[in-house]
Amino acid sequence: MKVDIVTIFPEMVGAALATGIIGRAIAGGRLDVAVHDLRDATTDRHRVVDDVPFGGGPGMVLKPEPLFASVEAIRAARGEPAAVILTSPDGRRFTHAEAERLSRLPHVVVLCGRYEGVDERVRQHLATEELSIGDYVLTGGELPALVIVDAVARLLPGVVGDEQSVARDSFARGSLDFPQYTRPAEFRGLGVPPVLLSGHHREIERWRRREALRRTIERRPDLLKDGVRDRDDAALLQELLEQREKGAE
Ligand code: 4HQ
Repeated sequence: MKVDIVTIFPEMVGAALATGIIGRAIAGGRLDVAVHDLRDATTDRHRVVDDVPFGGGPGMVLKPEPLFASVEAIRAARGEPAAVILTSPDGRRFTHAEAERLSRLPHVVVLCGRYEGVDERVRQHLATEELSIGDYVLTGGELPALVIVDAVARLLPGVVGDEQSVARDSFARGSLDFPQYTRPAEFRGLGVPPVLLSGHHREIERWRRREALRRTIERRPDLLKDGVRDRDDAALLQELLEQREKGAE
C-alpha cells in the first residue's frame, strides 16, 4: 500500500513512522510511505502556507494553492490515489471498519490540517473524504494522520507478525478484549482465575468469551449488536443478562 502524508511538520510525522512495527513495515517494503512538506509546494520567498480568513475573525486558514500543488506533485510522481483524506473534527468518525476499508485501497493521500482550518475549496474540490479520530480539538491533523496510518497499516498482510491475532482483535470481533494475566500466578496475594491454569483449552475459550461479553455489556453495550457471533455467544449473553437482572434486584 502507498501512503502520502502532506504536513507542515514532516520531521514529526517521519520520526513517528520510523519507529516500531510501522517502521519495520516501511523498511521491509510492505508499506510505502512518503512524507511531504507542504512548504515545498509554495512558490513565494517566505514559503507561506496560511492566511487570514475572509470576513475577519481570529486565527489563520490554510491556503488552497500549496495543498492543490502538493497533491498534483504526488499524482505526477506516485500515480492517482484512490482517496484524498482530510483530517478534520467535522469528518466522519474513523473506526475499525473505516481502517479495514482503507486497508483495501492501493494508494491514499492524507492532508494534515493546521491552524483554525482549511480553505473550504480544499474540502470540496481536493479531498475525497474527511475523517475525524474523535470529538476533541487538536492543534493539527498530524496526530490524526498517524492514528489512521497506524490502524490501517497493521491490517496489511505481514505487518503484524501474527495474522491470527489481528483477526481476533477486539474491534474486528465487535466486542472488547477478555482479561489477560501473565506470571507470576500469585502477585502480592492476588491470584489468577484458576481456569487459565487448568490446561482445559475448551473451558479457557468459553471463559474468555464470557468475560469479553461481560465487559462489553458493562462498558460498551453499543458494540454488542455486531459482537454476537454464533449460538454459543447468544447463550452466554443470555446467561450474563439474566445474572445482571438478578444482581440488580
Ligand atoms: N484537528 N480528528 C484542527 C482535529 C482532528 C480530529 C485536525 C484539529 C485539523 C485544523 N482531526 N485541525 N479530532 O482535531 O481529526
